[in-house]
Amino acid sequence: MRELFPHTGRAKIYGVTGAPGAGKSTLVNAMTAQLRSNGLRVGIIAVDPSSPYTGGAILGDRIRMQGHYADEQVFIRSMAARGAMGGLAPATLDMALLMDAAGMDAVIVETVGVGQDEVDIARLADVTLVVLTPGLGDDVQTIKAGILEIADVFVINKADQPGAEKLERELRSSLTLGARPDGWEAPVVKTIASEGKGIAEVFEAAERYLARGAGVERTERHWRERLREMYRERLLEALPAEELDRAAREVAARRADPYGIVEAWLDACVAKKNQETEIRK
Ligand SMILES: Nc1nc2c(ncn2[C@@H]2O[C@H](COP(=O)(O)OP(=O)(O)OP(=O)(O)O)[C@@H](O)[C@H]2O)c(=O)[nH]1
Ligand SMILES: [Mg+2]
Repeated sequence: MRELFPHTGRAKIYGVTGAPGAGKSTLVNAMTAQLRSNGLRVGIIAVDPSSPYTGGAILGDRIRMQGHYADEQVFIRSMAARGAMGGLAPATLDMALLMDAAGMDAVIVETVGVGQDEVDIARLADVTLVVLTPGLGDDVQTIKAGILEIADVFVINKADQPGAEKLERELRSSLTLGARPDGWEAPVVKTIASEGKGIAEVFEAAERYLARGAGVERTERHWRERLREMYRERLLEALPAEELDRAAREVAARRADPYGIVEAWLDACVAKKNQETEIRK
């Protein structure tokens, strides 16, 4: 990853999130078709919300995206959300960086919006699309506040079904009530993903957000978080499990204080690094 990193930073990362069955994969498929018609290379990461053991949802996504399976300029990767080491975000981010380094112009990450995952994805994406549908109990009152905050663009998919206008009206009026801290009022776009309708408008809305240049601040915020995570991970990795057990026993028995132990661990880390540097010299 270290060697690849200098080759990243070119791809646009789109996050697509929403309730199960909202039509996310269908939308991603239609977006991919549009990007391909502009000659762009596309990476797709489908984060599977179901158990990694069944593979059911992975297969489902593969079938829906099969229109692009034979296309060499489209690379599709499914990832299991559960069981991912250190949470979903690090693994997904590394995969997105890998695709970026491999020369993908766009990377689209699909996640089901049911928890922490979509917030993580919103952090790594340059622009986050939240997919809603009419008639699935998706009225504005029931939409989680968190989802409203992460959406840079709202996509009302299945606009061919009754209730799309009503949902749009409700959504727009709730958006004007509570503006986001950054002042962005997310555009609302209607699509019929299964017929490829409204896709150009989705890209237009995404571009409008990207053109606003909020990206730098957001990217910095993202890396601040990520660096913190990476640093914590590395420090913990350097700590043998037996040492942690031993220290816990000592503290529990009041034979040592936890503050001194953490201090000693940090000192040991620094000493080890210095030693490594000496050896390399
Ligand atoms: N009527 C209608 N059906 C659609 C539309 N878009 C997608 N669908 C259908 O909705 C169903 C679910 O679509 P998917 O794309 O698999 O939805 P998803 O959000 O990716 O689903 P999960 O990944 O399982 O959460 C499929 O049967 C699609 O054919 C649309 O615009 N109109
Ligand atoms: Mg899907």
